Amino acid sequence: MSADDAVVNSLQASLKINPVICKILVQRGIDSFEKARNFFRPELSQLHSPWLMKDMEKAVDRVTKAIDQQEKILVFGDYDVDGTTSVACMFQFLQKIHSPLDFYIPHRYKEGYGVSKAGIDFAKENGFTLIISLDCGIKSVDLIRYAARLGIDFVVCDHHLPDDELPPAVAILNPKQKDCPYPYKELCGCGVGFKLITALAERLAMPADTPYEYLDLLATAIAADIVPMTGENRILAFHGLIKANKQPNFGIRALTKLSGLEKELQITNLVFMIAPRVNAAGRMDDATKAVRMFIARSETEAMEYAEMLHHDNTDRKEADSSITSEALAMIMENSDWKDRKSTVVYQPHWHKGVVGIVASRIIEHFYRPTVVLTQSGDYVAGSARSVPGFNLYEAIHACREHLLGYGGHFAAAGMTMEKDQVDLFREKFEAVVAASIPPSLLIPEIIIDSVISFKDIANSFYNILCQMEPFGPEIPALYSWPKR
Ligand SMILES: [Mn+2]
Repeated sequence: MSADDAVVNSLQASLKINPVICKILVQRGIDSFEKARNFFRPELSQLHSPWLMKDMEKAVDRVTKAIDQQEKILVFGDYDVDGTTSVACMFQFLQKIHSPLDFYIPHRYKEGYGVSKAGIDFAKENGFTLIISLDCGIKSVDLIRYAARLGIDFVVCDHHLPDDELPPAVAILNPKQKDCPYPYKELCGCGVGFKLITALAERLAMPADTPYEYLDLLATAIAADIVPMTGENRILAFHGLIKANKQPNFGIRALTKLSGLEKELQITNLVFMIAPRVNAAGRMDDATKAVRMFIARSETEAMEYAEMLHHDNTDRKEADSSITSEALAMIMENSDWKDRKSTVVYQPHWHKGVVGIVASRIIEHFYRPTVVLTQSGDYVAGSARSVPGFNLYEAIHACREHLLGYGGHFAAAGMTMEKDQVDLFREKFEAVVAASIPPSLLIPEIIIDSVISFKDIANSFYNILCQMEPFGPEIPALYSWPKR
């Protein structure tokens, strides 16, 4: 990584700290005294007003109308960390002021990702007239139209990139909409929900610190959803970590106890403790219990659910490590497979919930684009993972003659095919990857920020590096450093 020497020198002149640290800061875009102050001392007072977000007024009007008229509100979110934490925050907040209230998490395998027809039908059968969708909804044009026909309104809180056609919701909160003036675009789903909570608390004249009760869950969502650790995300994650250590949500406290983490939580511990367990619930069983854990009203109640999550995670780990060893053995046994540019492995009995994780594990051993397949009903389904820099989606697309369906993006994808296509797909995928991947991408890369000498790391060097927490995308480094 490079950094302009003049900028580094001037930053060093104003901060009067170690030049190597100044260089690391400048590499991350922190190139002035002002930016450095905001970076090291993020203040909640610097958060943007929620009212800057397009449709916030409409969203708050609709939710407060539902509260006034005692309408039944359904809080709907996804089965991942961002989804379950958003639902937990919104549900707990509304519970303070409104009781005809429930939440809904779609089942990963029965309903899939995002707003589901089953969820809308559940709302209809149970007399809900307003659904607040969190971390999903922006692409659910047909389903939200279907709900409207049934007399169910939607307020969408999402952060995924909108398509040209928007769903017919009463209000759409999503800073990534082209005409949304909200200044920070990188919020996660839980962050968008937090903005709605902030605006509602303001409208309802609740104490100004009410939304801060949810900062620890929000910090978890920010880190787990891999959004940039910049701007508002950094402020929210910074203060969320303080809350997670001082006065955590009962669910977080229960998981901390079960995981035996006694030291101060850093953002990475928080995520590595919570994310696999919440995701395991969705993969192995049902993520509803993750929400139940986060909204528990006592530590004892939270512990019941934490133990279930812990158990799912133990199952997940066992599945994950046994399937990984089987897959690695298969590669080693096929002398022709070892030296390929790609990996495609298939076993009908592998657990569908972990094939993506297994693909990532295999890449740790055979560093190249990898597909792991298992049987799903009458078909074969699987997940693919790439190595940085290689467009996996394009490669899968090029093999579409062998596929029934596929989807995904640059780094990860999923696909289904007929059983008799597995071998053909393996050969085609290898041919496509071998023809298009530059050899340099097949070698893992380590980014070196700066070469330092022993005298550089004297005094407060390490302490200042630690103060750069929380780390994350765009504020990389130190993931592998020993924790205090
Ligand atoms: Mn999300």
